[in-house]
Amino acid sequence: MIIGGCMYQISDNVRRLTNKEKQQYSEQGYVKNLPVFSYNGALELQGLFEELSSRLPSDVDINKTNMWHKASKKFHDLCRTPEILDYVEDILGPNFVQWGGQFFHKEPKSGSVVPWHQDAQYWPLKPANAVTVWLAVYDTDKENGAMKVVSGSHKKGSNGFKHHTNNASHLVLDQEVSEDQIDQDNIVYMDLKAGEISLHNDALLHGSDPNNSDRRRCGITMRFSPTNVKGDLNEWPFFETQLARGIDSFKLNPIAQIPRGEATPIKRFCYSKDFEKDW
Ligand SMILES: O=C(O)CCC(=O)C(=O)O
Repeated sequence: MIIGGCMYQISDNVRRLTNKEKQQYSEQGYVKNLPVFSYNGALELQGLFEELSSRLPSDVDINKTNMWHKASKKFHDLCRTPEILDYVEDILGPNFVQWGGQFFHKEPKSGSVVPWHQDAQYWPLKPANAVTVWLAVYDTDKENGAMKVVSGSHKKGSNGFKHHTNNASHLVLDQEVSEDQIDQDNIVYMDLKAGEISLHNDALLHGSDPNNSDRRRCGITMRFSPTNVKGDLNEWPFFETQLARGIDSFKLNPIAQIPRGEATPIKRFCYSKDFEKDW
């Protein structure tokens, strides 16, 4: 498949969600090991990660940047891979938008940690019904700090766990759920081969440990919501959507432009117009 001048080879095993996986998403809040890119496709993805990350100034941590889908045509086009959108459609239905795109990266032996949290708890979106695609750029497992989830925790809803603020510098996020609220028996590690994706519900408790291995660990997240979502611009003034599939008959949010070239976000919150001059 050719997208934006880059070629990402699709896995021969790509498919749609089975009924069992749809049921698992509904009951456990996640699905994992969905094939998208082949081994060679994953190598090309690694090249994309290296290219985009090398553009950042040396004092900018890629984990503190976001909105890559609004900045970079290459990143945007990756997020429009039909085989990824097919899986999302199987959960959200035919009409949905993208509003977030970022990297979660840990170099070997990196102490960086994503604390336990629920996304919907701090995302000012109504209705709260976002699906995150987590695309493995490299193989990921427990040893290199794979994402971990508490299976079924989304059933408690987006206010089901008490979050507190923790500004420790090794944490990628300052929102945290204390360990005593975690049901240890239901922790699942989202081990993925490079080129595979997982999907998770926005109320699912998740986080990740340090990378104790000699291997890099990096995921690309893409956030999708049905077109009936409305972002609270008082809380997130930069909230803008791009139609990812179908039609948007609600038109509830500002629209982000589709990138026409390559720009680089150096912070978390940006408007699409911030990138125009670099396209
Ligand atoms: O990649 C990780 O470790 C965490 C990802 C995450 O928090 C998310 O996708 O919302």
